[in-house]
Formats: sequence, structure tokens, C-alpha cells
Amino acid sequence: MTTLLTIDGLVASPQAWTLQDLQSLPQEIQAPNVTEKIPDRKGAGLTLQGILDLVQPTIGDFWITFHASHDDFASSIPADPTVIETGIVIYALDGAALPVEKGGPTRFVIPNPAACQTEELDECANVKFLDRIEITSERGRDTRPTNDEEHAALHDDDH
Ligand SMILES: Nc1nc2c(c(=O)[nH]1)N[C@H]1C(S)=C(S)[C@@H](COP(=O)(O)O)O[C@H]1N2
Ligand SMILES: [Mo]
Repeated sequence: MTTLLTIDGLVASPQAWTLQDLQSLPQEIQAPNVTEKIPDRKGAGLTLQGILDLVQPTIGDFWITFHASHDDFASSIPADPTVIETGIVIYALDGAALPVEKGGPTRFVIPNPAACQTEELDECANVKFLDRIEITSERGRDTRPTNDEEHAALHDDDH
């Protein structure tokens, strides 16, 4: 089975999960119906808190970098309580792997993101095509747009 999501960097227990692995992870870290937590999102996911509990970052103040190799996109955000407590990685839809049209192999979502380019936790941080989460001590790779032109180009690309 294909690996959908890898977690590495400064963690005690790095992971490489297939759909089956993800589905077999403990109930406590599953969000079986993401819509209950984030109304405009669908699917089954893992809580970011649960993922971090499993991989055990080896430092306290870390950065979380979400990598999407499909379109070579990345977003790096500080591990603050809001993102840890509310972030979800969606990995399945109707019992099957999340298709690329829905942002698969996995997709990171946060509730109520700020408008793109306004804050660290903005809509752009809702990384689609997520296949790797990396834990670092400093800001990692971040390809999010830094101006309106870049942002518009990104939106032209994805439709
Ligand atoms: N991999 C990847 N993720 C991405 C983007 C992208 O271009 N590539 N665009 C971002 C931007 S700018 C926005 S506004 C949201 C849009 O996703 P949504 O329509 O599902 O909210 O995805 C974000 N995640
Ligand atoms: Mo955006």
C-alpha cells in the first residue's frame, strides 16, 4: 500500500503511514467526521494534537512544516496552542483515500482561517496535497504567497 503521509524532523518516533495505518490509529486521535469540528470540511482525519502526541517532538518550541510534493507547496507555522488544538489532517473520504481533486493524499485544515497573507494561520496554511509533516526548531520551507500577484497566480493554477 502507498504511503500517504510521512512525519519526520525533530521527533522521537517518525512515521510513514498508509491508508490502512491511518485507519488503525487509536480512536482518541481520530476525527471520524471532520464536519463536526469544521463545518465546511468533509472526511475523516486525525487531530494535529494526536499526531504530535504519537511522534513526540523532541523540543518544546517547534515549527510545523506542511509539505505538498504534488505542486511543490509548503507552509511553516509555529506550534501554537490554537493550531495544535484545532488543526486536523483529513486522510479519507467515504472510507477511501482522499482523491487529489479533494486535496489528497491528505489535507491539513484549520477552522476559521484568516484571509490569505494576513496572519500565520491563514487560508493558505490549509495545505492541500499534504504528504509530509516536518518538525523543526526554526521556520521551515514556506512557499505561501507574499503578495497579491503571487496569490492570484496560485488561485489561477488550482482551478
Ligand atoms: N498544496 C497547496 N495547498 C494550498 C494551496 C496551493 O496552491 N497548493 N493554496 C492555498 C490557498 S491560497 C487557499 S485560499 C486554500 C484554498 O483551499 P480551499 O478552497 O479548499 O479552501 O488552499 C491553500 N492550500
Ligand atoms: Mo488563497
